[in-house]
Amino acid sequence: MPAPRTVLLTGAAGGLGTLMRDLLPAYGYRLRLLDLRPIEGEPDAVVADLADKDAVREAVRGVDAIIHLAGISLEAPFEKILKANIEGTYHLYEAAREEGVGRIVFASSNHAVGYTPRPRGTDPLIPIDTPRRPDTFYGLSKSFGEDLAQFYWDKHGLETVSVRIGSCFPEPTSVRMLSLWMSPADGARLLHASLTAENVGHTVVYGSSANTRLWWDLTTARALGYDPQDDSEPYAEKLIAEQGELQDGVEAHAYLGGQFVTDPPVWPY
Ligand code: NAI
Ligand code: 15L
Repeated sequence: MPAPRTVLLTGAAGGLGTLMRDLLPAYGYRLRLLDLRPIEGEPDAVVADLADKDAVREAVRGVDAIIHLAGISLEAPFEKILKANIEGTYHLYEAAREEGVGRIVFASSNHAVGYTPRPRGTDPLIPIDTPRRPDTFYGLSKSFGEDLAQFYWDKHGLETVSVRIGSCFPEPTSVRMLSLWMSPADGARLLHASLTAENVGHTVVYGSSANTRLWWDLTTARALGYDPQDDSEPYAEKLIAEQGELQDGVEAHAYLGGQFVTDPPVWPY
């Protein structure tokens, strides 16, 4: 597949979308932006709800690939998750199929496997084929998204890289994030690798930097050509001094999904 040039970025007004709007053009992409919310300084951005099939189809028309970040990014009542994340992602895949778009990079999440116990001591890294164990309705929607991606590959030949993102923020802000952090620069590297690797079919990867305290196996991400350059370790001393080490016997510390297992942050809208 030749390197895609015009890429639809859904969720472009969000935290990750804003970071990627800054970083991805340096890789040569022309971004078409879509979000429910208008984006200041971006008058050409498509302001549309994923629920609006016609608007989604129009937004998809003519692009080479899609980075799909839009949706509810925290826990919410099932009905809201159903509309935004499940039906919305279906509308996007249908539009991509109808318009002949060859590849989607899907923002899955660690919360699709959030009930996986976190590795301790000399435990092996969590493999990419670990059974899915969603920790929330949100995580369940990401699990659905991965299945949808597999189905559209098997049935229609539409390729996807599903990236189970850890925590992509400018800096890690918790001890848990020391293991899951993906620096924005590594995030852009991974998205670029996901857009350009050949013959991905449906590939599932974990999305993080090369953290010293890594919990999961980056082999499938590296196989796409991803070469992470960052490590959360410089933040470790300060975060551990402030918050303490993760404790055995504390439920919110026991699983990959952390606090999402016990007391998930709730979507505010
Ligand atoms: P965010 O909540 O900041 O951004 C999501 C964006 O999607 C918002 O701008 C929102 O307006 C838009 N959106 C929501 N529903 C929509 C709809 N029905 N139609 C159109 N747009 C809609 O989330 P963030 O942090 O930027 O995450 C982006 C994606 O990556 C999300 O899918 C999230 O689940 C996923 N992810 C992010 C992680 C992170 O560390 N930031 C970790 C794991 C997954
Ligand atoms: C996610 O899936 C969320 O979208 C993001 O806001 C973070 O909470 C992240 O997971 C995490 O687990 O840190």
